[in-house]
Amino acid sequence: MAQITREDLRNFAIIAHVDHGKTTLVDAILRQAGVFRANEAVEERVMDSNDLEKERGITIFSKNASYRYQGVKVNIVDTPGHADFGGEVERILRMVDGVLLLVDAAEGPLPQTRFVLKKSLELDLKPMVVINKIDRPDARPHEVLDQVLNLFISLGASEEQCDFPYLYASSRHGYAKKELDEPDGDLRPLLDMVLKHVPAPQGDPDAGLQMLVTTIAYSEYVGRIAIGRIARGTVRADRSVALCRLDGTTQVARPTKLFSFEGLKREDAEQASVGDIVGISGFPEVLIGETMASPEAPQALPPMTVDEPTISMTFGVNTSPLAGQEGKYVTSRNLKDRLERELLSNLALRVAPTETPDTFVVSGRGELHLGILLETMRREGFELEVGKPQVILKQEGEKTLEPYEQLILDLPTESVGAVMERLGPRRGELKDMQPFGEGRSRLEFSIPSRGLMGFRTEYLSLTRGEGLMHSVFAGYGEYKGDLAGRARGVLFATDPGESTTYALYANQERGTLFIGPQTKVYMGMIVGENSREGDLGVNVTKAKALTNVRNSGSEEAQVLTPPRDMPLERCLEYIEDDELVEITPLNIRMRKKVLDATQRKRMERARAALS
Ligand SMILES: Nc1nc2c(ncn2[C@@H]2O[C@H](COP(=O)(O)OP(=O)(O)OP(=O)(O)O)[C@@H](O)[C@H]2O)c(=O)[nH]1
Ligand SMILES: [Mg+2]
Repeated sequence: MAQITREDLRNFAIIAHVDHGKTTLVDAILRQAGVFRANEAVEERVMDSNDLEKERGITIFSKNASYRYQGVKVNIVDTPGHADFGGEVERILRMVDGVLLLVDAAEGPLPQTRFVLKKSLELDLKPMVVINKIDRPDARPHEVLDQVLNLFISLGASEEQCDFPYLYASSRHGYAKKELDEPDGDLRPLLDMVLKHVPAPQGDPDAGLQMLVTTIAYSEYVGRIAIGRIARGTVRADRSVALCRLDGTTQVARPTKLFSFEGLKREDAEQASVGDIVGISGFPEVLIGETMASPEAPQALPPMTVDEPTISMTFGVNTSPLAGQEGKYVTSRNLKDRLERELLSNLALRVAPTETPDTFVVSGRGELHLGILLETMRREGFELEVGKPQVILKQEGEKTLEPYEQLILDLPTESVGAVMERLGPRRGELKDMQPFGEGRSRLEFSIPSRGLMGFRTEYLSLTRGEGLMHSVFAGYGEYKGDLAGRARGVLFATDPGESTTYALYANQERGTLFIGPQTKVYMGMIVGENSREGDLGVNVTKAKALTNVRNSGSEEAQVLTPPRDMPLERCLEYIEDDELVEITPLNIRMRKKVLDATQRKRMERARAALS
């Protein structure tokens, strides 16, 4: 047996805070490394291939591609930057030998920069740094480079790790350079840095196979494809492989296909060895964290652990009066099967049963993490109803702990007072405050995750849309007791039917409407926000009385204020404990849990009497 070093191969991942330009950089690298034909039309951010990724302009899933440079094959993994998908980054770091940390030259390091750097340092990876977007007029690259160094130091990086190689770059314009005063060229300095600083994979190609399954892809033709990096040994398309399962059993089968990654495509391969990133199909039940091994002496690698979920929500079968009209999958069986399937690849997700078979508690890393799952399910044809997101508390001896976030606000200095005032009752604690560019400030808070819920909407209106806000889970801390709920009540429908302009017009000065005319409503459905405290029933389906028709010519036109747009995540933030969000392929509605107002009152009174 002999260790070899694969000088012909490199594997690295690009990591950063959300929007710092990772996917744009991958585009530029692939283009300049000649992955696309000269005349090939390539869409922007080609790696964001999932529909939801395209719509939202963010990366949700890690993906790999490869290019060739100076005779070396380089596998490159693009990762998501949003904190809710941190679990996705944590596990793919096990697949690479190096990471490239991208930092926006104007924004500087932000919470997720810290998170992904910390995870990389823990795995002993030696990061390369790219100060990106230096073309921005507000770029301050030198200062940001200093801040990055401070971040390394504060995370306890070794001397060697702190001596990181770095470049200044613009991924949008496709260049990188060592010194700012050099002319803008291309990305060759970056491609060279990768070859020089990402260690070539090492291992014994003759030892028994070991490959940790890090990602699962799916193809209509071959089913589940287990993707991972070969730690040792060699895999051949025509030889059996043993799958060491998480439950301790072993399953031996011949792969139906062996894939390697070339550019953006999967290609058939005959064999692959130490350091190669490959896909193996033929194991329909394979799970992330399992090991592909040699059938002669199967040995599992330690499975991956990712941080625990911090937030949970009930997912239930749709019980609204309009249930079953818009979706294909509406039963508890459908829901249970779908959630079980999701667990196979969504590592940071947990699902638990409740007393009723129609409802499950689903836990994840944040509202966006669960929101994306809900959005995916509704597109597949599911109908369901979900409850208000709850943080997951922990018990430590006598003490109750709750999750906290590190919150960074970047906002016009004139809004600082108003914003601080709102964060007080939400139990936000100011940690740091710095002037940040012209007329702006950067504030850092520690705040219970609960206190942050629903804050985004308020914050955007307080800063007239000029505020940026970033948060990341920072750990568990002291439970801060009850927090004030929503300041205003809702307008709920008292009568079922279809909303009319006439009835909406009559009610619109009572608050802010969430629906327009010709919308199906039911009793107890939330149709707007009351301008005062407490809920108010409104009839939004009333038609104009016929006697008025005669004078209609003289009547002024009834012009409705456009309804407030309430997309899914906003609804999740908005609802209170006694309310639900109803999700169907065609509609997102909010409702009271108990639809009948009289019954609701009676239950409230009973509850009050009890306590
Ligand atoms: N000015 C400037 N803008 C850039 C540059 N690179 C990326 N952007 C812009 O920044 C935004 C985010 O770019 P992405 O490449 O999607 O960022 P990302 O890091 O992949 O984002 P996530 O995957 O969601 O974390 C887009 O609007 C890009 O056009 C750059 O070098 N200069
Ligand atoms: Mg991206």
